[in-house]
Amino acid sequence: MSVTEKKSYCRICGSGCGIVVTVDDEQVIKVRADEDHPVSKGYTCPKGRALGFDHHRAERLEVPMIRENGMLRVSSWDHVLDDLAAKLTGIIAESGPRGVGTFIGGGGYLDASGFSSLLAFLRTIGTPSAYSDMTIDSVAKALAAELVTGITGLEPRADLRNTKMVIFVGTNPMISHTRTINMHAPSAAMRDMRAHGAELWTLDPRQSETAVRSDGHIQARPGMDYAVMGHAIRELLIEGADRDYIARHTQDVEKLSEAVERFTLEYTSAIAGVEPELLKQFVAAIRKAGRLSVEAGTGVTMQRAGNVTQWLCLALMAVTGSLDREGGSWINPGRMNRKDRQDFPAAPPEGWNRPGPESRPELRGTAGEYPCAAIPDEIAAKNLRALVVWGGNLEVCLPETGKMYAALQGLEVMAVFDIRHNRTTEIATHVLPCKDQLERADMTYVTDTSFPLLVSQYTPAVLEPIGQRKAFWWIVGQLGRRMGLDFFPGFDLDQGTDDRFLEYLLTSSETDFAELKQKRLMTDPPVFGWVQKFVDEKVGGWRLAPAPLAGQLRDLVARESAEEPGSLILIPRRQKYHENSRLTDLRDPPQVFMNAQDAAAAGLAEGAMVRVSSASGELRRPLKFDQTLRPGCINVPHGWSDGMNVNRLTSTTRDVDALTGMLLYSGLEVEVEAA
Ligand SMILES: Nc1nc2c(c(=O)[nH]1)N[C@H]1C(S)=C(S)[C@@H](COP(=O)(O)OP(=O)(O)OC[C@H]3O[C@@H](n4cnc5c(=O)[nH]c(N)nc54)[C@H](O)[C@@H]3O)O[C@H]1N2
Ligand SMILES: Nc1nc2c(c(=O)[nH]1)N[C@H]1C(S)=C(S)[C@@H](COP(=O)(O)OP(=O)(O)OC[C@H]3O[C@@H](n4cnc5c(=O)[nH]c(N)nc54)[C@H](O)[C@@H]3O)O[C@H]1N2
Ligand code: SF4
Ligand SMILES: [Mo]
Repeated sequence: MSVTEKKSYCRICGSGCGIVVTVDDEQVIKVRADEDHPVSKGYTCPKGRALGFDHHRAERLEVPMIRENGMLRVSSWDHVLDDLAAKLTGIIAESGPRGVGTFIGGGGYLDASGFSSLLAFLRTIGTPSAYSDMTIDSVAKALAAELVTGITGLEPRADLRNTKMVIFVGTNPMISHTRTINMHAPSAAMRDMRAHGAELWTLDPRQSETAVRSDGHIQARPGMDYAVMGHAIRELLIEGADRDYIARHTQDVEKLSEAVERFTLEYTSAIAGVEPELLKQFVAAIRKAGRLSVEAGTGVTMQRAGNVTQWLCLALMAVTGSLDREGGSWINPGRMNRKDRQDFPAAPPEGWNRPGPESRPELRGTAGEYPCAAIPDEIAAKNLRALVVWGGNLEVCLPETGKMYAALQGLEVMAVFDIRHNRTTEIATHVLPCKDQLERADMTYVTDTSFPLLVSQYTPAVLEPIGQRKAFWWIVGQLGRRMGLDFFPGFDLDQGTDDRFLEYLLTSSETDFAELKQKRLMTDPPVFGWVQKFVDEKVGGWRLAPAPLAGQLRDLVARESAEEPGSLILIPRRQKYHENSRLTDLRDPPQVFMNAQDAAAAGLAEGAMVRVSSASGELRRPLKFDQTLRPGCINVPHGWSDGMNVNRLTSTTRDVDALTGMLLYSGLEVEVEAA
């Protein structure tokens, strides 16, 4: 027995909570919170504590695999990489770089060598066929920021220490911890904010765990947040906005005023389904706070009005003088690649012109990516012949499972980097087993921008890799060598180690790798004003009424109605014990959540097996009553595979957003009946 305790940080989500891993040789006995961690201060959620279970699970990938004669079989790294390199090279020669596409999901994004090796691969190959979680999760944020601030994907986050008000819109940090701000120990964070006088409000059709800890909860109809925000802006422009700030730092306030003019108290109350008195209290709270932060999550970005709502969230912060200012919100420039010290151009008022993929001319690209909605059409058109997947579970996360899963099987090459078998690796042509997070040295290379302060964090590996698992840098580097391409110029692949690769990534960073390695965690206080300066100098002030978004608002207005919709509305929700499709065998079983009143109307009993159907498909799960849901809304949490997969209900063509190609994952009309 050689039981030891080793410190690391969790990379299941971007919060990076400090953990202590108790190991007996290579067996994980326990994972607990690190009391001494300066940022997470002794907090983890149950997913972090399940890392040992995840590491030892039976479906883990240990050896490379290749599909030959229709069968996936175990092979050697040399054979798998030789074959993959030859096929990718052949496809590029025949179809050009676009024939080879990439997808990056949570498993690649949260690994410094995963994310950086993807960037190197894309840069070197020069393919436009780049896909990621962004266009199934939050692309509205990237677009709205581009149009309002000139910087794509900029995400303001609450100045937690000084804020007077935070409005959570379609986000439940009590469970999710991160999408908007990283809230470590979220209940303590909310308590602290209230203790220093901040008022917290939540807009959510569900009485979420965050809503019950807030001072105010607006349980509007799903998808109607834009009207509530529009109403608040309208009232503030009448009284309470920071007029001096607006004059000095913004443009188009008249156009904004015109756009929100229709959202009077009576009208907003009727179309959003909210009591007028509550809307009055909301506006009064904003006036009293003066400065505030709006934290919008996937409940916003997955809905039809996602872009418009994101815009109005930014506009509310702008007219209260809260953007990039103390007491309002700040924008983390990253600690390793300080964006505030770089020079880059501002996007033009109509946004960057990024054409979408050829098979879907109606769609646009955003932030250098094509929308996931286009994947099946791109495969059918033979524009996309190979897809290399950096830690994503495509079967579960992508829309319209039936059509998507069949399309993926039509690829000539689907190479998947992962740590476990699932229905995605099952249809892969090349399976590339990666080191999991306990087996690799790592650092917060891109994930540092979601921290509530400037943070760089490093961890050594805790365990030896199981089987033949390898680091991303090694696999991608070896692949490049076989393709005659150098993905990491100046890096000695033969002498490479995880640490040397991390050091290589920091070559031109202000963060010194040796110092980071020794200290493990380095922090600096938030910086304010750098985006304001950029916007003042390069944009001419925050753009309060971007024309493409004002156009989308007009389209939404044409659909407005005070009538309740005839069918049930599916809205998303994260569950406590699993992260997307990871750890799904723990304590949250796959169920359909429905208000008892709706269930009674449909003649359904709790526990009954129900069929949920949409225009795209159907699934079956047991029914669970949930009185936190606004009547008329149901939850079918995502992350579950096969017959339980909620993406059997979503669509790659219906209600796809014209500006971003985002799918409708919230606000889908569904029917529920006994199965
Ligand atoms: N209908 C509907 N669909 C949704 C959503 C929804 O709310 N509703 N949510 C969407 C959102 S927000 C997102 S972000 C996507 C998430 O979709 P994914 O990014 O696919 O998310 P995960 O399930 O976390 O899967 C990541 C994959 O990475 C693997 N992995 C884990 N750790 C590692 C590692 O260290 N290395 C490697 N190489 N692989 C690893 C896991 O085994 C898993 O197969 O799904 C989207 N899909
Ligand atoms: N435990 C756990 N944590 C996770 C994940 C996980 O799967 N499990 N996934 C991670 C990922 S990939 C992401 S992107 C983040 C997401 O983090 P969040 O965006 O915070 O996601 P949710 O916790 O689902 O909260 C979304 C909320 O939006 C509400 N909502 C739905 N539709 C609407 C609407 O039309 N209007 C409004 N106002 N609200 C609406 C839902 O009721 C729900 O409470 O979480 C991350 N953290
Ligand atoms: S909140 Fe949970 S999943 Fe996220 S880093 Fe912390 S322990 Fe890991
Ligand atoms: Mo996500």
